[in-house]
Amino acid sequence: MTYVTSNSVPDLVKAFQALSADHQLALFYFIYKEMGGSITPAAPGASTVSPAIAEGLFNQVKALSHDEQLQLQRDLIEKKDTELGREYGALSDTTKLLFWYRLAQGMDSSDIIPLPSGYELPSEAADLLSQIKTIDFQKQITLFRDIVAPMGFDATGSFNAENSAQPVT
Ligand code: 45D
Repeated sequence: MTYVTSNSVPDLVKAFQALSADHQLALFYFIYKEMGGSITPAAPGASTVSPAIAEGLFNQVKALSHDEQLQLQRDLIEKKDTELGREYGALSDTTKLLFWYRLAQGMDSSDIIPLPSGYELPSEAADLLSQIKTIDFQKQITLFRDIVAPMGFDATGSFNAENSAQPVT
C-alpha cells in the first residue's frame, strides 16, 4: 500500500516519514545506492556544509558497536533526546545530509552496521523508491534535506534559523 497520491516533495516526505524507522533506514540506504556517483562532496551550493563537523559526528558513531550504531540511527529517526541527537539537531540541513552520506559510505566499508545480506526492500518502501526516481535531481536533494532536517533532537525547541530560508518545493 502506498501513502503517496502525488509526487510533490511534501507528499513524498510524508510518505517517507510514515514508514517504520527500520524501513526508513533501509529505503534511505537503497537511495544512496541508486544515487551512487551522482553525490559528490564537492557539489555546488555547499556553502552551508561543514565537512569537519559531519566527520566528527561520523567518527563518534563509527567508534560504537554495530548494535549501538543501529540503535543510534533509529533514535535519530525517532527524534529521541540523546547526546548525539542533540549534536545532530544543531547541524545545518546540508551537514545532516553529509553525515548520513558518510554513514552510508561507512556501511560499504563495514565501519557501520551493514544491511543483513540478501535484505530486500519492503514493498511500501520499494514503491516509494520508484516514485522518488521519477522526480528530478534538484527535487531529490530538496526531498532528502527535508527528510533529514527534522531528525535528531532540537534542543532549542524551535526551527533552526540557519535553515529557515530554504525552499520546500
Ligand atoms: O538488521 O550541497 C535495517 C553534499 C534492518 C555536499 C538494518 C550534498 C534490520 C553539499 C534497519 C534495514 C554531499 C552534502 C539492519 C549536497 C537490520 C551539498 C540497518 C548532497 C542492520 C547537496 C539499516 C548530499 C541501516 C546527498 C544501518 C544527496 C541503514 C546525500 C542505514 C545523500 C542507512 C545521502 C543510511 C543519503 C542511509 C544517505 C545510513 C541518501 C544513508 C543515506
